[in-house]
Amino acid sequence: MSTIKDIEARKILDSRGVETVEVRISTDSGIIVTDSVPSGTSTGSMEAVVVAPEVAINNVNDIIKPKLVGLNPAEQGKIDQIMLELDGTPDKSKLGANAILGVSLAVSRAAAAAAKMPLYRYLNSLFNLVSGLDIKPAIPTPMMVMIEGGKHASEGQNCIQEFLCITSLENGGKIWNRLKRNLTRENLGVTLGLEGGFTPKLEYDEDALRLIMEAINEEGLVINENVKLGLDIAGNHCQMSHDDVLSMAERYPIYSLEDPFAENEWQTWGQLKNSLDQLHREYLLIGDDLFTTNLQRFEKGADNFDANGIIIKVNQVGTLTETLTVIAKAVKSNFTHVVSHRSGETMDTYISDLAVATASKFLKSGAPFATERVIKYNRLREIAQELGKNT
Ligand code: 2PG
Ligand code: MG
Repeated sequence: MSTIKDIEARKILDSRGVETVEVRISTDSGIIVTDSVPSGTSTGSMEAVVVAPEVAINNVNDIIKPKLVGLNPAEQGKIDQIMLELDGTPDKSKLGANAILGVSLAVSRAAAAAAKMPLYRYLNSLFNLVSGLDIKPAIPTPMMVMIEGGKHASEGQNCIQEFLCITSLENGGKIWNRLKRNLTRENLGVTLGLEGGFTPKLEYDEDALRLIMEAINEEGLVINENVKLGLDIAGNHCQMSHDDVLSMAERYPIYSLEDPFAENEWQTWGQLKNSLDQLHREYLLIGDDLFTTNLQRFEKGADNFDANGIIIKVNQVGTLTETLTVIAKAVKSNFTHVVSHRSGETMDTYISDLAVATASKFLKSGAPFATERVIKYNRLREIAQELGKNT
């Protein structure tokens, strides 16, 4: 049995040039692992609270570490519970979700290393244990952003935050590069948003859909055959009515719709779901800020069938155990769960292993371009090779 010997938190820069927390755990058997904490730009109000990095670091080093040294990292549930009790608030505002999450993730990585298992395999057995399910690891399809707007771009650009292509990495790379050539040719600019997607100045948001469809077509790909289209409207920041969203869904072959409305517009969500049912085609209506990976919020939506998909972001909730509990509830409620990055990312590839471990259908990790995004997609390829499958 391995035990935790040391826990040390420090500051690192994230992909936006903003400081975040990295946690390093070592065990008595000589294992050393690190994990870091992502953070969002367009956030939901029910997300667990982030404290200043200096405060989080002191909380890890002075409050959390003394209680965890000597424990077996395989006791994830117990360790997460100790941190929840040390914090004692419903939103993790005392210690900070950024302090707790860094430790929670690194503990599981240390346990995987101690068990001599790849992280995704270890997380898969933990998930089956927590959920009582028997899920096999599976490779998700990348959900890649091509054009960005809203809070991920400069003022005055598209209102919709993300225009996405759901396809293989190879196709995603081709579409992104084709789009770059087309935007250059049309003098629309190739500046990038926070997640590596383009942020052209367009007259209407729908122009972004047209540009992407053109690029798909020019690459000889076919929508709904080898590429699906998705939107993250980020409705907390981009206001659209039920009729506006529905009319877009009627006129374009959009498969996935994330946060079409703000987080408290439950009724409009339900209304849209009924309208989409009438279209008699496959669709995914995904709650991100609506649910914030929070069990109570999700139970409310799942019971009312306000959506059929949920975004999973580890830092929205702050511990691995709570994350796995929400995913388990999603699987049992027949919701599609989509493991997702944040706009402020690091080089940590934890979410790729988490997505495989819980058989997430999709992994949303930004454009097939910026290194902190691509590294997560490439980790999928590495795992796929181990499992003998393609991405
Ligand atoms: C989202 C995310 C990731 P942010 O809204 O889905 O794309 O953005 O991390 O800024 O919340
Ligand atoms: Mg979102």
